[in-house]
Amino acid sequence: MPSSPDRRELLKLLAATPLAAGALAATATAHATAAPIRTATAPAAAAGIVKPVPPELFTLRGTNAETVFSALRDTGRLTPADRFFVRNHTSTPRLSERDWKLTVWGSGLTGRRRSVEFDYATLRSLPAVTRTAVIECAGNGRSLFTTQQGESVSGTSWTLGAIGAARWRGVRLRDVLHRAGLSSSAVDVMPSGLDDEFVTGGVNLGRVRRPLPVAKALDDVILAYEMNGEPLPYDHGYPVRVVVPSWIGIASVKWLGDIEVSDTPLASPWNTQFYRLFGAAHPPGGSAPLTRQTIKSAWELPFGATLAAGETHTLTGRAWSAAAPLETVEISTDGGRSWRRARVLDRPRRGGWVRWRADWLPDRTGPAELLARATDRAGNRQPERTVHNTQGYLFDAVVRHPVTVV
Ligand SMILES: Nc1nc2c(c(=O)[nH]1)N[C@H]1C(S)=C(S)[C@@H](COP(=O)(O)O)O[C@H]1N2
Ligand SMILES: [Mo]
Repeated sequence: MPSSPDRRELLKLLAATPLAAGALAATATAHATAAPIRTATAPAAAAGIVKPVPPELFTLRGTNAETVFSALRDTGRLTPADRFFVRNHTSTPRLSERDWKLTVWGSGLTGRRRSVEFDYATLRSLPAVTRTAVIECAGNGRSLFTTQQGESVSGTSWTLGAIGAARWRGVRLRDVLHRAGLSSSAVDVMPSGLDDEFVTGGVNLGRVRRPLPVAKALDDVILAYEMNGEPLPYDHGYPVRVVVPSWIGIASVKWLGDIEVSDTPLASPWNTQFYRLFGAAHPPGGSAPLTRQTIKSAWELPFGATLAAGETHTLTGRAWSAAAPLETVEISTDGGRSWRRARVLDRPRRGGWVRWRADWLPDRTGPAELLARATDRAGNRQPERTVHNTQGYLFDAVVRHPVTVV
């Protein structure tokens, strides 16, 4: 079981009990000046999501739950599973490790059988590795294309909370592929999930799956069975998920069931129809399939927060880049006219995020905008505007975070 039944029941109870949920809401918002204090009228769980998704921690968006960014303020570098965003194409299947098996198959394997099975115990007997990595949806920040740039895009209207960092433990995909008999002619591998087939616009696109080039598969990809020292929670891929560090979230296939290994390039709707850049600024058939994530920063403060004038506020946030460790985070409280450095609180690492902090003493009442701008060690810096793409991927522009000073 991903968490003990007792704990799970307790969490459900807590989320369903008006008093307890009220108390939780009060704790969760104690630091964030203006987070709305809600009562427990919201559902304890979203359709298709197993864990509780209370409104202090999550914003529900269809089958998905976005982390309330200000709820990360009192968390460390890792995102606790109880507030890690959930992106489900359909719904979370409740699998059991007893029945689970992984099939590795295809023309990119050597030998006559060309299909090899691993049960859970076999997978656990392979050398274990642990690594911290963020998983971020390619559409994280998508709603900013509209609210900040006035552009229309399709897809889930995430603000900035479709990201989380965790310590993943599992086995190297490389080890599994070699054990299965990887052929030197293999070019692509395609992990596929055991959740329901995804139907959209009346068309069944089949199981969630997306090819990875063999070079990336052999590099740093892991098949994870633990998240932050616990078995994976149901919603995050129990019993085994793929973790593809620094790549867009869709690469990290949950509820892994099989991996096709091919000696010719593979395709799926998730690297043809979706997860490319389409639109006027991009090649006619779309860009190449997206791989790496981008660079962003966010304030751990609700949009529209109210702050008192004449007082010093310690404001916090996070910044991250998939390309290189973070170099600096600068902030502006005057709409971008002047910038100063925020204090970076963590040692920057590639594929992780850093927490940062800055004091602000607002002296004038009225609406204001807080800006944060991250720069990484490869010289990438958040631009003022992200070039539009119709599906709203890879938003990386400096966010103009609205607040009111009273
Ligand atoms: N099998 C399966 N894997 C999946 C998905 C899914 O719906 N089904 N969603 C993908 C997307 S789009 C993202 S952003 C990440 C989200 O991971 P999380 O829900 O653990 O945060 O999982 C990816 N893996
Ligand atoms: Mo995603």
